[in-house]
Amino acid sequence: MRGIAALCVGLPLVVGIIAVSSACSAEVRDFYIKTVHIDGTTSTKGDADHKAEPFPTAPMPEGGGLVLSKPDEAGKWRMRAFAFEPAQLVVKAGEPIRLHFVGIQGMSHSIHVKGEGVDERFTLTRGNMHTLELTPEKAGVIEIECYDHKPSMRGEIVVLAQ
Ligand SMILES: [Cu+2]
Repeated sequence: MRGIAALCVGLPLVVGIIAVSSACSAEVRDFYIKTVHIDGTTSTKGDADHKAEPFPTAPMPEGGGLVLSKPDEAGKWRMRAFAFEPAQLVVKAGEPIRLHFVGIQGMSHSIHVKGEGVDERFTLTRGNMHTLELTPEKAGVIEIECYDHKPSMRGEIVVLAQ
């Protein structure tokens, strides 16, 4: 991105206004991708506001992303799904972007960002931020996956043709 910024500064002197407006329209877009989990809680016994709900018998897929917690002594049980928020971004090829992964929920996430021009793995812990800068050059899909919370914690960057 620093290269692009330097190019934009230098171009007016070299190639004139028309070329500059094209090259310099590629401002970096910032995105904040948060680690979250969505919880649903209920009880096998119910209460004044909720009917009793039996604990499900069908298992969730393995991988750590979809977690059913068994009823406690009071009958309370929980369903949890880990996810990225947002889970989908749409950008144009040639557009520089900056992805800020922010650890909000979940202690730690083993994240892999892979696609055209990017293949980066990192661990993100709660309260920290990890930033990637990239400029996808071709139309396609860049995948974002957390290996600790499969299959639900995944996202994608859809890169449209210019
Ligand atoms: Cu995760």
